[in-house]
Amino acid sequence: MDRTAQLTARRTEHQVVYDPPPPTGSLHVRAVRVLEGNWTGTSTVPSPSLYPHQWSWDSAFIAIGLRHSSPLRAQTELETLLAAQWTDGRIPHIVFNPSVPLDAYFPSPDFWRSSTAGRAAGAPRTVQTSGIVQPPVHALAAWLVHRADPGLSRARGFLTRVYPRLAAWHRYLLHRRDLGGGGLVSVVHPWEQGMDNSPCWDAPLARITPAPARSFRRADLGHGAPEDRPTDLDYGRYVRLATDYRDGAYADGQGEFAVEDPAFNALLVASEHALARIAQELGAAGTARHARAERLTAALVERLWDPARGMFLCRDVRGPGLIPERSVSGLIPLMLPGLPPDVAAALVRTLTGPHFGLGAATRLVPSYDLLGEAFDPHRYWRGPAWFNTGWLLERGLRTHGERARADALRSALLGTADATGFAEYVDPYTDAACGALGFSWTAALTLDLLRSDEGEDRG
Ligand code: 9WN
Repeated sequence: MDRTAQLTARRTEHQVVYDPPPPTGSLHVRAVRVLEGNWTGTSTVPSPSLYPHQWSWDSAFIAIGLRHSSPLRAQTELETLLAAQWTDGRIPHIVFNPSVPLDAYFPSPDFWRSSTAGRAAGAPRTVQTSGIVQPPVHALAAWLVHRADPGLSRARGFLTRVYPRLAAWHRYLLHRRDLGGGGLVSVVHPWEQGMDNSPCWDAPLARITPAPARSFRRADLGHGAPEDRPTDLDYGRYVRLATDYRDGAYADGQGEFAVEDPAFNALLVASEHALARIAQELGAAGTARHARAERLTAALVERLWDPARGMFLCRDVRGPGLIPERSVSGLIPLMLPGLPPDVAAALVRTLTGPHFGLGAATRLVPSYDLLGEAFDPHRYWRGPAWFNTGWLLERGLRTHGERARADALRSALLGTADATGFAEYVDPYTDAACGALGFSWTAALTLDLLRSDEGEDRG
């Protein structure tokens, strides 16, 4: 052992490790405290260390929880995000905080160059954003936020202000992103779907030439364990796709990656129904929107349903068609009340069967097939269980009359959020914490699930 190694070893031997003080206060109070700690004054960061800016679908989930502790902050969260909307209607997946150093997160604003490369697509001039999007949970969130305090919402003109922006967002998705021509929306980057590293992307990504590793510097490895994060090869491909999109001025329809995803489209359906209710609240008829949501549901079943697997699959629009991988994304349409009853029943069987094991091998829902070749209980979106997908499926089970299963999932989500200090995600077999702690959507959805115990209508 050389001198340096000896010194290091001795330091480790004598190190005194103090246990952190036990968390105090009720689960509700601790969840509120996490959200307060992650609040910047105008929005909430997902995690101050790993994700120090505003993320699109995170903010929607955060607003859904925040409405119980601060309806005003919940409204502000969504308003801040919507203020960064591009004039073509897209809501960017990241809104950058200018006071955070550039090297705190990659890809940073100088990579996306939204105000220059995004000018033709109408990127805002005053705020820097990414150029891709994330799942459309926002109209659903806006409706739930309104319902939490309709008096405040009306007094502030919340829905009147957000409605045109949400309508433009849905228009963008439906008109510019129907790349498969069958009425569904395609994502053009794995980050858009929110489950970045899912095995569903492996085949379509394999066609992409990765950007050289030396051409970029990852910031995530400074915070997360490399064996839990996407590989460098995957990152090279993420960077290549984003670079090409940017260099094409963020125009849609050109890229090599286009996938129709079940969760993304199901969330659009749920949000379109929510937008119909918002329109009604503002005095217009919501009928056309409800009808569109029903058409989208039919397209989802027609294009992505796999009766043999009893779940929805992703469709590779630039490749051979349905991607034969079972991801939690393919179960999330269960949240839709308009699903054909036999499809809903099959989804419940798949969720509780050997591939996802809910109620048997697992208490929370794994992000990927427990029996799949690519399954890994710790690697990002290749097996671990997340709280937002669990929350969506808890709603789905309840929507389709599976009350006992919904109750069991709810108490497992609450118990695990509590025991792990609001972890970002967990090992699906042991429920052990992975990723960041004090994660915002985990805390926010905890607040929402706690309220359902009080018999509150969360619809
Ligand atoms: C890329 C912020 C986001 C979530 C995604 C999650 C992760 C980013 C990353 O973090 O994605 O957007 O750097 O891996 O996969 O769902 O919105 O919490």
